[in-house]
Amino acid sequence: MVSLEDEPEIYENFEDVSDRKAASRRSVEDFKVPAAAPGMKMNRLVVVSLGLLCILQAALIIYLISQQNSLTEERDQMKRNNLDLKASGKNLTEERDDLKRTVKDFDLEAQLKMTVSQQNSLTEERDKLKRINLEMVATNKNLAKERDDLKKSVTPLGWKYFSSSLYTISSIRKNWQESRDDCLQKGADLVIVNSREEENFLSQFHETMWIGLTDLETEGTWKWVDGTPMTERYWGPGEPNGRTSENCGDIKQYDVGKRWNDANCNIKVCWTCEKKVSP
Ligand code: MAN
Ligand code: CA
Repeated sequence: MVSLEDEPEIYENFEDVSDRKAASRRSVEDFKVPAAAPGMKMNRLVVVSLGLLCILQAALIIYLISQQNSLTEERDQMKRNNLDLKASGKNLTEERDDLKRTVKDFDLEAQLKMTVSQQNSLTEERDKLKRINLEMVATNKNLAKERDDLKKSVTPLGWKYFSSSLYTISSIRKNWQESRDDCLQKGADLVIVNSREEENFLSQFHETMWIGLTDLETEGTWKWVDGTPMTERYWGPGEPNGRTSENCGDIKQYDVGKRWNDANCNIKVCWTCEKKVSP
C-alpha cells in the first residue's frame, strides 16, 4: 500500500519518464516499487474520484436544496403577495362601489333638491297667478256690473237690456212680416235666440210672440232673419209640425226651455224686437 507521503515521488517518477538518462540510472529495484503502483493509483484515483463525486453530489444537493428553499420561499412570498393583492383588490372594489353609491346618492339628492326647489317656485308662481286671477275675476265682475249699470241707465223707455242687446215686446198683435217691419223701423229686427240664457231672459215676456225664425225660403230649413242657420233649438213638444202651412217661428207659453212653435205666418201675435248695442 502506498502512503500518501510517497505520492510526490511517484509523480516525480512519472515526470521523469522523458528523461531517459535519468531513468536508466535508476535501479531495477527502483522500478519494482512503482510497478505495483498503477493498481493502487487506480484505487486512489477511484477513491478520490468517488470522494470528489460525493463532494460534488453533496454540493449539488446542497445547492438544489437551497434552490428549492429559495423557490419555496419565493412561492410563499408570491402567495402572500397574491393574497395581499386580492385583499387590496377587494378593498378597492368595495371603495369603488362605496364611491359609486355616494355619487349616485349625491346625484339623487341634488336632483331631489332641484326638483323640490323647482316645485316650490312653481307652487309659488301658481299661487301668485291664482291671486292675480282672482283679482282679475273680481275686477272683471265689477267692470261688467258697472257696464251693465251704465247700459241700464241709458236704456230707452220700453226696452230691456241683456248681454249687449236691447229688447222690446209689442203691446199689439201683427202677422210675422208686419211685426218684422216694425222692428226694422226701430233699427232692430225680430229677436234671434243664440243661447239658453237669452231664451230664459225672454221668458219674462209672458206672451206668445214672433221670433226672427223662418223656413219660408226652404221648407224644413230654419234660418234666422240675419241669415245665420239655427244652431240653438228650443222647440216645444212635437214642434215643428206645420210643414208648408207653418213657416214662421214663435214662442208659445209651453214649458220654459221648450217653447218654440212653427206657426202660420199670417196669424197675429205679439212680437219681440232685438237691437244689438256695442258691448
Ligand atoms: C196650434 C198651432 C200649431 C201648434 C199646435 C200645437 O195648432 O199653434 O202651430 O203646433 O197648436 O198643439
Ligand atoms: Ca206648429
